[in-house]
Amino acid sequence: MNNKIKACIFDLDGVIVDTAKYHFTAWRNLANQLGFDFTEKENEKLKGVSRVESLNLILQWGGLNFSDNIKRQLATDKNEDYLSYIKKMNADEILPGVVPFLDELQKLNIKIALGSASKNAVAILKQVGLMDYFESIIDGTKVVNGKPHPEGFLLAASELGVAPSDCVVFEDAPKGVQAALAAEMFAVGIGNDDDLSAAHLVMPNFEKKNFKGIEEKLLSLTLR
Ligand code: B16
Ligand code: MG
Repeated sequence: MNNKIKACIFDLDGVIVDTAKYHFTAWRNLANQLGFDFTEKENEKLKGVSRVESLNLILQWGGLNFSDNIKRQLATDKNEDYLSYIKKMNADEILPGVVPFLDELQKLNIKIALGSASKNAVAILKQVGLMDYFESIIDGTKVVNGKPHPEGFLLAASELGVAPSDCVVFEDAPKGVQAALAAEMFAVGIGNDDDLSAAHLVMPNFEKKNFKGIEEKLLSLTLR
């Protein structure tokens, strides 16, 4: 039986930083150039979804289809636009409570990994100065199967040398929560979306949260 959590795996966008607003702007710029628009509500469906899958969904909303070559170019254009926003980020954009939480984990010798769908994850962590906290970084360049497939989280646990059942995943996207559960890990939803109700625990953000309190709640669930 589980009596201790040994590792925390963090999603990036929506958990550590709010890069969703930059994805939205860059995808919207692209859609507008192609002659259509989409809403913030539709944008919610892109959270945790890979770049290629996001493009396919957006083109579907606009009723458009292109060859793979053109789609590759569109994805590259969007990414260049997105990176122009990322390059302006700094530590002020780290979401509330994240740094004290990471500091607590380090003090307690809890291992820390990233499990993100983004191919820009390393650039973003460097930009906001958080690289040194992460012992393992699993991003969109390292996995074949995107969330809700558990591949990324399982790879993170394996790189850390920790059993999946001793890991907790922090995720803002329903697909990410599904991936954590499929990996047989604890899942903590970040946000207030009803769609996160599959998670073992949901909290709005890390503000005033401490690891010990979360661990206690999660482990009490396993004793039910
Ligand atoms: P990129 P996460 C995800 O990040 C975003 O939520 C999603 O909107 C984005 O399409 C995906 O990364 C890929 O991002 O274009 O930078 O490779 O939430 O998994 O950290
Ligand atoms: Mg996310």
